Amino acid sequence: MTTLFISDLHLSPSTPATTDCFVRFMRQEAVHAEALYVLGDLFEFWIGDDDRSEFAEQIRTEFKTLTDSGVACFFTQGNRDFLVGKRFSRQTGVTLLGDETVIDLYGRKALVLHGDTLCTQDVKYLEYRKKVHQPWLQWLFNRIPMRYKKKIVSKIQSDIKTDKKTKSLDIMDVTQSEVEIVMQVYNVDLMIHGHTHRPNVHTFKTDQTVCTRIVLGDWYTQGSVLIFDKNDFELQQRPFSG
Ligand code: LP5
Ligand code: MN
Repeated sequence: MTTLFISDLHLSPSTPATTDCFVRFMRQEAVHAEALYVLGDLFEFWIGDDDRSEFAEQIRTEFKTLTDSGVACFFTQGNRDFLVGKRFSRQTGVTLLGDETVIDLYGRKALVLHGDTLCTQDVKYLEYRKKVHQPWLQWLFNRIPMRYKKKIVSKIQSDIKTDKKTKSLDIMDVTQSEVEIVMQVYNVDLMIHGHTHRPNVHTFKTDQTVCTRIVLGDWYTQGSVLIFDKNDFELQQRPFSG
């Protein structure tokens, strides 16, 4: 049996090739797995669980079909879908995880997270994150009619568009010292995350322990999947052309 990890699909009605690849992945591959972990940024932006668009419905249905078939499915919020909530979970059968979760991977402890919180040099982003994660603000936002929420989000998106372009690539990568601290706090030697769109397997030593940090890839030009079984793991790509 296998456990699959994906993140950073950025699903949106305007990128149908990604959606097609995702649908194929769910129906032909994930369905044969033991578990699927989605580590954030599944959506380009999730405006709230009250999204009744055909697109939102299509994605919910894919997850519901998967969990109904017996595949355990877990979701960690990303910086673009931090408003995925309990209703989404109820409707799809997907279990929502906290920001940082230790899981048992065939006898090995692994810390799974989106990865944005590891980028401690990106101070402006972390300040913004703190604001939009305030429970009272989310409570309020979730009660605003959909058409106004859309306006607010596009206004903020256009306001901050140039901000990211001014940041160095270094600032937007994880801070190694933070990675080591977090892994020590959770007492793990394996970490899996997305967010940076820099798929790779990093190994490093802390004290006498060899640690592994696996970074998942985005789905901009191909699918990207981490496959784990009891013996090994592999980061693989899936072509869009299917
Ligand atoms: O995802 P990616 O890689 O493109 O960029 C991220 C960070 N950007 C974001 C922004 C979101 O994608 C879009 C935000 C829409 C806003 C919706 C808010 C709705 C309100 C909900 C209230 C409950 O996550 C980017 C990182 C990058 O990752 C690192 O790889 O750098 O961060 C930014 O660009 C953020 C800016 O640096 C700071 C922006 C300050 C904006 C202040 C707005 C305050 C809003 C207050 C709430 C109403
Ligand atoms: Mn992200």
